[in-house]
Amino acid sequence: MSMSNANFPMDAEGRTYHVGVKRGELANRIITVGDPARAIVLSRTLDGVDPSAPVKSISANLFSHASHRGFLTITGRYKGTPVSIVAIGMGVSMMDFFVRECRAVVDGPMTIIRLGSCGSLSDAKVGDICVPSSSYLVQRNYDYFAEDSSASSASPYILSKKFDADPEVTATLVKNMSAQLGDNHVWNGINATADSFYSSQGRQDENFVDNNQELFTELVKYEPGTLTLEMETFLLYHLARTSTVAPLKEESKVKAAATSNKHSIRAGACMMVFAQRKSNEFISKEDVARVEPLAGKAVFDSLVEVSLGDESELHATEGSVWAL
Ligand code: R1P
Repeated sequence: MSMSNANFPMDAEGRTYHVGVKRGELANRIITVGDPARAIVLSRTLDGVDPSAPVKSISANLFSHASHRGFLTITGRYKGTPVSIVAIGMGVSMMDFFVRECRAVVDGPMTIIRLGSCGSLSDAKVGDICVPSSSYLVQRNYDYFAEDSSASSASPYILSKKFDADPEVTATLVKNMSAQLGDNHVWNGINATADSFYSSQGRQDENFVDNNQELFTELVKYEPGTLTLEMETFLLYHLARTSTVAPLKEESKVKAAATSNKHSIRAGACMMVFAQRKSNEFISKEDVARVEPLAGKAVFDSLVEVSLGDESELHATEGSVWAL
């Protein structure tokens, strides 16, 4: 694989270095998940998929691309509208690769919604859905653990400021999730994204010094509305907030738009509660199989419902994988 441009590597076909997508393979509306198996389950909701087809395979009428770095992209249409599903793996680094590389190959504004799993620090039960209006980041303070412990008076974990989801995307997700799962199974509040699954989420591991026994108490004191812990949403909201104007097709428009303060990405997220951290319960396989497709449908409905403005500014159908 030969790449050009060390600043933003792409191959001769125009495929990005890690996600491996090129122009015309990604729609302006994207659902992102961690697990590739979840992406395949969700793809069964797209137009033209035969419900009797094998559950674990991607329908032949959909575009799909698996990258050498483990990203899986599936593109088709939902109720006639082009949509993509991208499985990214785990953690904020993977979210960064995904958002930046996808943004680079799509014309016009985008809506990106994460459908993930999470741990609940609140009364949300396993199988419930949490839709965070905002998220902050929990980072292990590496200096705190250094031999030269001059930083030992500092906290072992650093908590960032909150970044917000798009309010309309959030409200639409809450409404559509409630329609699928019932009001009493849908929660709206604050999410904490951790930079690890173990220490920064307060899991106890006697093989390492983590100083995280008080972490849950600190999180709830810092933000009393903290409902959930997971590993990606903060970066999605952060990148949406720092995204610049929608890349436009004409150079002159790009220059004019560069002076405005609009963001090109509208972001939202929803997570299925897999782990109840207060009661120490974990979701069953049967509950995942029940909730995942319903939550997926609510996300697709939301992607299609939230306006991206003038549809003629979106990525052209001609030459795309969703051209009919
Ligand atoms: C950890 O098991 C993973 O599950 C959660 C966390 O954020 C982390 O990525 O989300 P996903 O189910 O979307 O991967």
